[in-house]
Amino acid sequence: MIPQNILLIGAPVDSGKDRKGCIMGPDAYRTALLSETLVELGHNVSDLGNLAPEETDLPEHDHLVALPQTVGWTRTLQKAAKDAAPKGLPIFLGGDHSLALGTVTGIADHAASVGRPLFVLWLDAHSDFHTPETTTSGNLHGTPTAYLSGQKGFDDFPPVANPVPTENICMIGLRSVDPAEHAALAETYVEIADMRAIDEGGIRAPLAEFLTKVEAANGLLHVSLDVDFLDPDIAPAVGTTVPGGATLREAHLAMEMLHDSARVTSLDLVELNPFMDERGKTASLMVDLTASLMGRRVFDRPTRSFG
Ligand code: 6HN
Ligand code: MN
Ligand code: MN
Ligand code: MN
Repeated sequence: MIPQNILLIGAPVDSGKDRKGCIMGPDAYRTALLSETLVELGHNVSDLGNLAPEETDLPEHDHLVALPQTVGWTRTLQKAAKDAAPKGLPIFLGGDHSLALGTVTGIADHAASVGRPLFVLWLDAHSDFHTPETTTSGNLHGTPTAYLSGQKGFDDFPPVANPVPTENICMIGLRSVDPAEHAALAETYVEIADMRAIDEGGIRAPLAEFLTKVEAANGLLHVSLDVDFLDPDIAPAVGTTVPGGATLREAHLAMEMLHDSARVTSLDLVELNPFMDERGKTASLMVDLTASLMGRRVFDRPTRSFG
């Protein structure tokens, strides 16, 4: 295992939806020993503490929830991501998924500055491909993939200097896509493995195919892991649960494959709502998945076979 310089960046973003609680996410990861776990694996870990959103003079919007605060967070996180990327592997401790409006666009600026293409793996029950114009809930955590890929309708947000081409985006785990998102995605090259695809063929094939593409392009890879990618039985601490999510082993296999690819250069851990957790089990599971992504394994492959 190659030791990495890991930067833990607390992003207690709670403005991306009505339900409160993701503000406690970063401290739940600390309580679940994320830093200690990564150190034990042999990495160098710096916890940079928690960020706060920039002030904006935008007025509140009548449909969009907490627009000024989310725009402020986007500005803060774009800068933080761009600054952190040259120093190591940033892990953004969310916070709700609206934080990816800032993290991914900041990482995209970094990728452009080093002349490498950026790829994005979106592990989620949802596609988060709404724009401020199409969202029916008004919850901006449902919009980051549209923003980061340069879709129109985000006039109150910072302009996206380096949109991620939709063919560089892969979404795995989808099982709740709104009609407007469905129509908009049909006009793109986003690669999608929904839960039915995983039921039929497993999680390995679509992920392996995507990783081959990242490798061939010598790309940087940002992974955005939404708690609701996981089945709510194993990960109840999230406001937007959808039944029928990834199993424990599907999720670990995905993380182990990501580790073996040695391509991951940044990570979001999002949507953990510790207020809804059961004795910390979701926070601990997210730490275990991060450990798998960062090299924890039982044996080096291939194992000796018996008989
Ligand atoms: N997430 N499509 C729904 C909405 O309100 O727009 C759900 C969004 C969920 C957001 O997964 O981060
Ligand atoms: Mn999401
Ligand atoms: Mn989701
Ligand atoms: Mn919606």
